Amino acid sequence: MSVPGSFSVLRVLWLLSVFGTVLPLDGGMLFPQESSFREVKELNGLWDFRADGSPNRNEGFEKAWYKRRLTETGPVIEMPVPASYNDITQDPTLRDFIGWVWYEREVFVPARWISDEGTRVVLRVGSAHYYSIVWVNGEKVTEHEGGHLPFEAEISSLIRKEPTKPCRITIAVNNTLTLETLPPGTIQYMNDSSRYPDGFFVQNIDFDFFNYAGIHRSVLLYTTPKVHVDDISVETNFMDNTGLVRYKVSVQGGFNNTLNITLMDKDGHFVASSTGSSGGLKVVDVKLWWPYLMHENPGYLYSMKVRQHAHRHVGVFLQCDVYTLPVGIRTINVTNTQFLINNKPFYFHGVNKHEDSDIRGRGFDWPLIVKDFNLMKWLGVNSFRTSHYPYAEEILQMCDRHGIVVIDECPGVGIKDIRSFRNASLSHHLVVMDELVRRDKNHPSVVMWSVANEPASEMPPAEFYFKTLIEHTKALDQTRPVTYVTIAAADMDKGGPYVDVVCANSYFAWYFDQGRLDIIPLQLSTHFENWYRKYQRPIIQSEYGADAVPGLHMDPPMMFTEEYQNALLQSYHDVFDQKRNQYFVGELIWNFADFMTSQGIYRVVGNKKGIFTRQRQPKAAAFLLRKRYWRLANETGRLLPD
Ligand code: BDP
Repeated sequence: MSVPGSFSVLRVLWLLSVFGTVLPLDGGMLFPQESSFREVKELNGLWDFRADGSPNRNEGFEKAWYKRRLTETGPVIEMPVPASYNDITQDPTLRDFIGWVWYEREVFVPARWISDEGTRVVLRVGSAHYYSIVWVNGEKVTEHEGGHLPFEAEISSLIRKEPTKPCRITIAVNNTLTLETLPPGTIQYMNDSSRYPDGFFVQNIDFDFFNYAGIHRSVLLYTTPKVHVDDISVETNFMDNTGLVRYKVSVQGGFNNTLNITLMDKDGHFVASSTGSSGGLKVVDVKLWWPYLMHENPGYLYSMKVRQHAHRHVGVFLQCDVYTLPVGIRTINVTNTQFLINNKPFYFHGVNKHEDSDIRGRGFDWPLIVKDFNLMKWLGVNSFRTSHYPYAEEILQMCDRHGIVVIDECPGVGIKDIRSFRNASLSHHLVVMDELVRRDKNHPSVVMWSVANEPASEMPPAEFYFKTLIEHTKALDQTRPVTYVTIAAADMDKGGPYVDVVCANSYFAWYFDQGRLDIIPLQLSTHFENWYRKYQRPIIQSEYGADAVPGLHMDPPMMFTEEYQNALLQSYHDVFDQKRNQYFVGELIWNFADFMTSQGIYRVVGNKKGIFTRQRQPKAAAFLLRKRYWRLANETGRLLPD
C-alpha cells in the first residue's frame, strides 16, 4: 500500500537534490537500438586482415595502408568479426603476434542515410583490444585506448563526400601492453645476440589469461536524427509499494526541444509520464527488480520511452527521436555486515567468468552466451563478477532480464609494478572508470563496481591510488558500492579503508601448503576474522578454487584431480557456512569454466580451475556446487518477512 505523505517527502527531497551521477565525459554511449527514428546496420562477417610483421610494426603507417584498399598494399586474409584473431589460423606467429593488425571492410550505406541531411550516421565498435585507430575512406575518424569498452565516431559528412562509392572502413588495432595501459604489461627486448635474433622481444604480463586481441564485439553503423537523445541516466528508489524513477536526459544537435518521458510496465501498459530533461516518475504498486532465486518473478523491467521533438518554431516540429531504456527499480545498500538489495540481505552464490572460448578467443558469440546463462541457471547461480574486464553489453542486458546480479570489474588487473601506480596510469584508470560507468550505469543487474583485481595493494603508492580511484568512482555513481579485489593480507593492504565491501581472493592448499587440505579451516577463518576486525565491512570470497584436469581421479585426493577440486571447495564451504550469519555475504568460485592463458610451466593448455571445461562440460565440482547453490537459494534467497 502506498503512503502518499512519506512518498511526497521522498519525492521532494529527490527532486531537489543534485542528481547523483556526474558525467565528466563528453556525450553518452547509449546502446544502439532501432526505433521508428533510428536504424542499425551490423558490419559483422568477414573483413580483410593483415598483421604488420615489419620489424618496428610500423610499415602500415609509413606506407599509409589506410589510404587505399588493403589488398593494394599487400596480401590479406579473411578474418571474422567479431573474434580474436589469435586462434583463427594455423600460424603460431599470428597467435602470439604483438603489434598492429589491420582490418578493412567496404560497406554500402543506404541512399537515404546519405541524401537526408537530417540523419546522423555513427560508426561504432563494441570493443577492440587494445588500442584502435579508425579511418573512413582514408580519413581518420577516431582513436581509442582500452580493450573492453565501446567507441564511436560520427561519419555523416564523410560518407556524403562521395555518395556513390562504397564506404571503406579501416581499423588498425594494437595489442601492445605497457606500464600505462590497463591491464599493464612491459615489452622486453632480448639483446643477447648469442641467444636471440636481432630485434627479438617479448610481451610480459602479470595476469593469468591469454591476451586475446582483435575486434571482439560488433561493428555497427547506426543512425539517429541530427537532434537526438544522447544520454539517459536513471536512479531508482521505492518506499513501501511506491517506486520512483529519477531520470536525466541529454539532447545533442540542437536547442528548442520537448522531451516526453513515458514509463510502461512489462506488458506495455502506461505507468507514469513526465516532461523535461530531468524529473521523477512515480510508480504505484511497484514491481521491484529482484535477483534470480530471490523472488518468483525476478528481473522485472519497466520500459522508459524517451521521446524528443525538436522545434523549428513554436508548434512546428523539425525532428523526432525515440529511445527506449529498460529500467529495473531496485535499491542497493551496504551495512557493516550485510549487502542489501531492496533492503533485504543478499547472499552472492555465484561464479567468476571470462569471455573465453575455443577458436573465438574473446570474440562475442551468442550461442556461447546463451549456453553460459543456461549453465548458470542450472547451477543455481545468482551472481557473477566480470573478471577481469567489462563484458559485452548484451551480457549485462541478459543479466537485467534474468535477474543475475553483477559485480562489474574494470580491466585493472595485474597492477603489480610500482611504476604502474604513477600519475599517467592513474589518469588512464580514471578515464576507464568514466567510460565503464557511462556505459553500464543504467543496468539494474550491476550492483557494485570493482576498480581492480589483486593489485600490489601492499605497496606504499597504493593508498593514494585507490583512495583517488574509489572516490572518483563514488562521485560518478552515488548509488552503488565500490570495491577492489584483494589478495594481500589485511594488515598489509593500503587501499582497504576505502572499499565498501571487502572482496578477498585466496588459494589455501593450492598456491600455498600444496596438497594440505587440512589447513583450510584454520587459515580461512583467521583470514576472515582479520579482515573483519580491521575494516568492519561485509566480506565476499571473490575467488577460491583448484585446477582439475577433467578425467583425472585419485582417492585420497591429490592436486589436479577432480576429487581434490571437490574436497578443496567443500573445505571452503564449511568455513563459509560458519561465517554466513555474521559478516560473510558471498562466494564466487574461480572459475566458471577452464580458460586460455599464456604458455608457462604452471598451466597445462590454460587454467583448469573451471567447474566446467572450456567446452562447457561439467566436472565433478559442477554437481557439488549445484547442490550447494540450490540449498543456499532456499536458505538465503527467500524473501524474508519484514
Ligand atoms: C587469481 C587471479 C586469477 C587467476 C587465479 C589463478 O585473480 O586471475 O586466474 O588467481 O591463479 O589470483 O587461477
